[in-house]
Amino acid sequence: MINEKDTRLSKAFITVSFIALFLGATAGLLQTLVRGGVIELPAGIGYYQLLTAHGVLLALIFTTYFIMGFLYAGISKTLGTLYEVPLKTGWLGFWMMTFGTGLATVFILLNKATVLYTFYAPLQASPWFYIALVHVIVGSWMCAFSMWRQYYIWKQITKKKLSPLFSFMAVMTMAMWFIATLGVAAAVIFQFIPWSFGWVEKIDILISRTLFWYFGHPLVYFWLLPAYMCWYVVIPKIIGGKIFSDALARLSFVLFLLFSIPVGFHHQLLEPGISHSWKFFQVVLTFMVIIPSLMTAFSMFAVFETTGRRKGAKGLLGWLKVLPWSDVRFFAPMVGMLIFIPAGAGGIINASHQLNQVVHNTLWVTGHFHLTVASSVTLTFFGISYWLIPYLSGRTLTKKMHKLGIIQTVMWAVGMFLMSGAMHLVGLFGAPRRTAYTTYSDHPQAAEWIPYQAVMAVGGTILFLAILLVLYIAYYLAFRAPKGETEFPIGEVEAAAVQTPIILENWKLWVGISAMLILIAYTLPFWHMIEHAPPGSQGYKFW
Ligand code: HAS
Ligand code: HEM
Ligand code: CU
Repeated sequence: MINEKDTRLSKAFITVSFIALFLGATAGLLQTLVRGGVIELPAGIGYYQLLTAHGVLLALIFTTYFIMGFLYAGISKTLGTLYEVPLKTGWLGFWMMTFGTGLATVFILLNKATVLYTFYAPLQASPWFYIALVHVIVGSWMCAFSMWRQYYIWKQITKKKLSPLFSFMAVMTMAMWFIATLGVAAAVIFQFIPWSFGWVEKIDILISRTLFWYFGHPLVYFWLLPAYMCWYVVIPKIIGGKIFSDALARLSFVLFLLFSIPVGFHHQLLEPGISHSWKFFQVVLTFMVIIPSLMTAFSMFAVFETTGRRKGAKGLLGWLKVLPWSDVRFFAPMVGMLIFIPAGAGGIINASHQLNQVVHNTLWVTGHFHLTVASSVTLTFFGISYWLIPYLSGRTLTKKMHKLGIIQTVMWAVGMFLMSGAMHLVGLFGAPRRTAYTTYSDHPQAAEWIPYQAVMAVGGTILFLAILLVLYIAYYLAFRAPKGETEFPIGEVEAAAVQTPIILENWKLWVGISAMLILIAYTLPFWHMIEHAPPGSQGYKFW
């Protein structure tokens, strides 16, 4: 049973996360309706203002808060109740992040920060928006320090060389996050804040974007890794099986630390000012970071098949039938996994240097990340919520909520099939992302896009209804469900699996190699950017 003090911290994070989900989804619904030509925005709200709120509240806030809540709960489950310093630092982190989130939301609502979630220069927001971002980042560092401290104390006390798999993965995720956020923190503190206050007149756009994507790609794995933690550690227990291999799971997380960061150029393939050879080098590293995902796919298939066969399944695919499809704790993440197959394939297309020219800045890319972060990751987070919320609130998941959860998942899959499917297709026809409704003066090609955007609006509406349903379930599980104990499922490792080599938990080694790869991939390109720097740009407010 989890300690009351720890539940409070996890609950606080998850509460903010679901509030952000509601606000961000409302913006999402309105966006699809605007793009579909169904409505016009009232009361002077701008399309880009809405899109900024959507990106910030969902991609940055909903995810990060949910992840913190989940990791804290899992850390105290596997390493014991939080000690005083980790707990206090965790709360400090929560309040810093929440202050920053509140401030950023206010400035977006005031229409003083309509710069989208990537806040590309030369768009210039109010300095308070950037100050808000610093609070979110530094607050998340406090959480990282707090989790590492808990892990360190556990190691000191137990004198064990290998930590429990869940906590190893949490420490790794936060290590990757910390190294990655150094880049965006540097851009915000040294470039955006002085520039937006007017202390300096100009900003170097290329450097700011490069620092952003140094962070922006590992950001997507920061969302993904906690979902993988559920797939590797939680799912085997739920389906009555065992973790296929502790060593393989750890190795895949090590590879994510090494290859997530030195790959940011795959978001800048069409950016002038970076030489092709460096772009090519980072594309090669991007293909390296696909490997740990393929290892994850392999491992999950192995778990499903061995568990199925142990239950007596026969034939090539008989094991599929004996999986617990009616258990929403399995069903929601499993649908997320299935969606990750086309989602990942889309990513590989994006990363292919030449194909990127076809899809870059089109709705195809928006389709890609609504499958990855907004489906594979989000559905896994919903699947986690169905046991994590009752676990934290000391209640139980009732049959009725189970059923609603299954309906919720199906609605999400259908809504996303329509919305993301239409986005992918119309993107290939050239429809740009980040654009409100327009017929481009009735240009024939643009007219072809309209029916697809109408399908997006239908999908978006179904998704919004699905969000209302998950919010109701979460509310019920937190405050209304019958009292009782709910399990935090943690799988055990297959007895026949190989012994995990201790080197996998050698932090100095992996952080050292990661730093080296980053230096190799970024030093010369940065040098060139500084050497050939243009005079810089003043700020623009186009809204
Ligand atoms: Fe991406 C753009 C390349 C993965 C998110 N991506 C984005 C953006 C976001 C995002 C948000 O190279 C837009 C940013 C913006 O606003 O501009 N992406 C990749 C590649 C991968 C990838 C190579 N992306 C993700 C993940 C995300 C995410 C994960 C969020 C969580 N992405 C790109 C590129 C761009 C990009 C370019 C820039 C595009 C542009 O031009 O702007 C890879 O990591 C994907 C590897 C995944 C796989 C799939 C493995 C499958 C598994 C499931 C197994 C299923 C099972 C179930 C076991 C190879 C693990 C089986 C059961 C049965 C019953 C069958
Ligand atoms: C962008 C709809 C859920 C993350 C968009 C756009 C639409 C949309 C139409 C593209 C607008 C454009 O490029 O002009 C929806 C709907 C949702 C939903 C209807 C469900 C109710 C989510 C979730 C996440 C997410 C759950 C992440 C966890 C994003 C991001 C962008 C985006 C990062 C890009 C913003 C930008 O380009 O600045 N969404 N979305 N969305 N969405 Fe969603
Ligand atoms: Cu990327």
